[in-house]
Amino acid sequence: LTVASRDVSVNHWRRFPEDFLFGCGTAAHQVEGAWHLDGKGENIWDHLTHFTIGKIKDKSNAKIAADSYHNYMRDVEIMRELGLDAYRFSLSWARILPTGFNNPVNPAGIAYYNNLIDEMLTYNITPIITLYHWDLPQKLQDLGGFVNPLIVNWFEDYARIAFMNFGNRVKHWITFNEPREICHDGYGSANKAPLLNSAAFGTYLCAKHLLLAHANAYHAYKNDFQRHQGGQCGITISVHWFEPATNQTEDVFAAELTKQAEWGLYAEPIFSAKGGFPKDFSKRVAKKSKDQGYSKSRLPEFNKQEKHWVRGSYDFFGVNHYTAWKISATEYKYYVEVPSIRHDLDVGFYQPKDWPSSASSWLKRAPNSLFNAIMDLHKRYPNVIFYITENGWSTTATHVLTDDKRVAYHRAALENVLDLLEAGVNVKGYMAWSMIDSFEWMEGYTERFGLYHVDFNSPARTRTPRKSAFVYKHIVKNRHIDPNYEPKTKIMTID
Ligand code: GBH
Repeated sequence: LTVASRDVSVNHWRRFPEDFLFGCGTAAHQVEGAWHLDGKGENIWDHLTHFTIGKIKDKSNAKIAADSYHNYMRDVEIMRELGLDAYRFSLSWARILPTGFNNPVNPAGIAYYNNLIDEMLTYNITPIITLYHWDLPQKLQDLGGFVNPLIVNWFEDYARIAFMNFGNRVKHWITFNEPREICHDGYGSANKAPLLNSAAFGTYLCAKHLLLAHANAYHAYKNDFQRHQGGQCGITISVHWFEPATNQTEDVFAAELTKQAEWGLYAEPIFSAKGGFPKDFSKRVAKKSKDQGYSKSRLPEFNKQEKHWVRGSYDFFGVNHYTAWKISATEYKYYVEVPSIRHDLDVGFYQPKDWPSSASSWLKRAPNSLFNAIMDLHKRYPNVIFYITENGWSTTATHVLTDDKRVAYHRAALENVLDLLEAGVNVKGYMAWSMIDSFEWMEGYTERFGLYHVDFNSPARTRTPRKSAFVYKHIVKNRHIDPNYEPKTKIMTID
């Protein structure tokens, strides 16, 4: 690993390697708009925002969003302004396959992504594609979505269409963005579409099927595409840092259980040497299920073949990291539904008052959380390659371009990346979330994550760089973090 040891010849700056991929991310449903144009089918977020009243904070939807469907040339121009090495975006399943099934294929959907990819490649920007960032075709949800075991085949069919059409130019594939959010927020609660809210079973059924769907796509890529296309395929999991509230044994165990329930449920079957769901937490669910009178654990086990199929199904680990929580075995507990994953886990959690707060209730700047989270993963899963596929900070919708808290957040996180590199952890990229403001799911447009502000009131959806855009550009260009750098201009140029 050729990295960030202190290089005296360059002013003592700790440097990011030349081949480190600096980028930004977005997701299809959050930015594209054009929800019903050129043959796109309806997805579960279209459905939720158009038909369910009172769920989205500002009553908004993503019918137009940042209108990236029409503004993709401007988006690529922004990538060039920032000097990005890479751009992570997701494909809209229903834009490519309007019914979710692999027939019919929508040529306009394929054309849109071809245009975007080709425009990026003209300027040497590496595309990183997420196949699924939360926008399931509604037709598949009508059949149960991720709680129907057939999702495994539907997803593989879709993945094959993507590999076949774009794989000659795209070398970085992420199957799923954040299984925990898909399964827990979508199926185990009513935090996100499709609002299934099956607390007892939703998260667990979805988890098993999603992991098998991931493995099917991964093996399809391995067996039928990787040899001639030469890319890599992984998955992105959201990994908060969970720290014991005290160093007492019960709190230490509570934090470990939390890790297993929150991200271990998805990471352990893929990345651990043994495979299968995490041990302590599986036992916990089995015991509670039994006590509750169920004949089987509510967490369905993998059979031997399935376990083997999922284990090792990765070329890299994509980490979305934002914040941290303190975990207690006894304190800070609040009401939870019974049975539910929260009740299975049965821990309390909180964020200390002195952690700087963002516009999102859950997002605080916790000291060294990125370092701690990825170091923990590295110890559990040695030799794994990591990409930080999301990391970012929210401000409110007021049009303020001087986003000093976002600047502080990204600088602190990137210092942590340098620490990880120095410690020998194989981190190969960092994608700031997000390149531009976007539709923030249940929060609508009330929270803004963009390095660029988007004016959602202007028909053109005008994009304007915030201070953080200039600072990020400076880091990407110089491959080091200058804590004192102050942008001298508000005019962004392409260098
Ligand atoms: C990311 O998830 C998403 O991948 C991305 O699409 C999104 O834009 C970004 O977050 C910012 O919102 O409100 O208490 O119910 C990060 C993981 C999942 C953490 C949802 C916060 C909501 C907590 N997030 N979760 S709460």
